[in-house]
Amino acid sequence: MSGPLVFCGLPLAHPIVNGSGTFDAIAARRVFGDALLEDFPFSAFVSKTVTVEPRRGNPPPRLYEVAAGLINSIGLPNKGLDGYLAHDLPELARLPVPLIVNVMGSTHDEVARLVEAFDERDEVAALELNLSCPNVKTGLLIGTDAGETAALLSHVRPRTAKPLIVKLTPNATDPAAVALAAQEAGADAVSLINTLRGAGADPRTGAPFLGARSGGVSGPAVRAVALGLVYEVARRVRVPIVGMGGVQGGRDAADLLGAGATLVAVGTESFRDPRAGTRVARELAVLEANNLQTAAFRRACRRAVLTSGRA
Ligand code: RRO
Repeated sequence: MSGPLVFCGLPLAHPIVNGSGTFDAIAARRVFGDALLEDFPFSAFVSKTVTVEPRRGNPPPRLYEVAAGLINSIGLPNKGLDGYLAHDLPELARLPVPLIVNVMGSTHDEVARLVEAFDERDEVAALELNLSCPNVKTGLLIGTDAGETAALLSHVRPRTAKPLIVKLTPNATDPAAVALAAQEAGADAVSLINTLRGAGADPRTGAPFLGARSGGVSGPAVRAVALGLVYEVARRVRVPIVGMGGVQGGRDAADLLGAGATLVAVGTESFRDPRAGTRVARELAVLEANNLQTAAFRRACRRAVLTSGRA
């Protein structure tokens, strides 16, 4: 890499972060102890979505495995704003990397309340606005429409100087238009993709398997969709992009960076391997070092040809 990586003013050790809701840092710390802090898998931590009121989440079953992927219907269970501030924030503030808090509301005022509350907290480096959850009734209404997204951003942008990242859905007719609207209304970055709407059939009955009938598809099954949308969004916006969708290794991360992302998030792969972030970052660094070597070798060859031509 050519110099320190800075994302929305945050210096980061490498370009690999986690996708919101795919890595529970508090539970991981209980399992791995302080070793987790010494070798944290991500260069910034994106927390699970917080809502104003506590939520129990969707009825089980909440997960369904598909070929090369996973369907989740978690339904954003969380302790609510007060519970998060009292219990989760102090724990997450101890992580050795910047904390990005993901928030979601069903009205402009709910999102504004969350943004204002986190604006006051020095532990929070940036906010991610979740406009893209497929698993709650209001989760997608704003994020599928460019005008609605712009209106929400205009309402909340004046309430914080912290970086605002808008998480985009692939379940929209024109996600790039939503990205552009978010940028024009003051978003500092966009992240994509959240999960794709899908369902799984119960093998015994043929009925929808998940408790909420449908869910969000993630994992390698959606990688090409993610890459395609990152290419498309990168052509439309100037703000940095956090690319995600089916990243399993350094090559997948390199592809998203090549498509125009500044950071890459690892999501479903962390369920299989909690240290996937570290591995992907390492594999990416090796690929980048090889590319630099190849470029230097090519330059040296060109110089040799030119010099021999002159002789
Ligand atoms: O909690 C969820 O069900 C969930 C959320 Br908030 C989201 O943004 N994306 C997703 O696939 N699941």
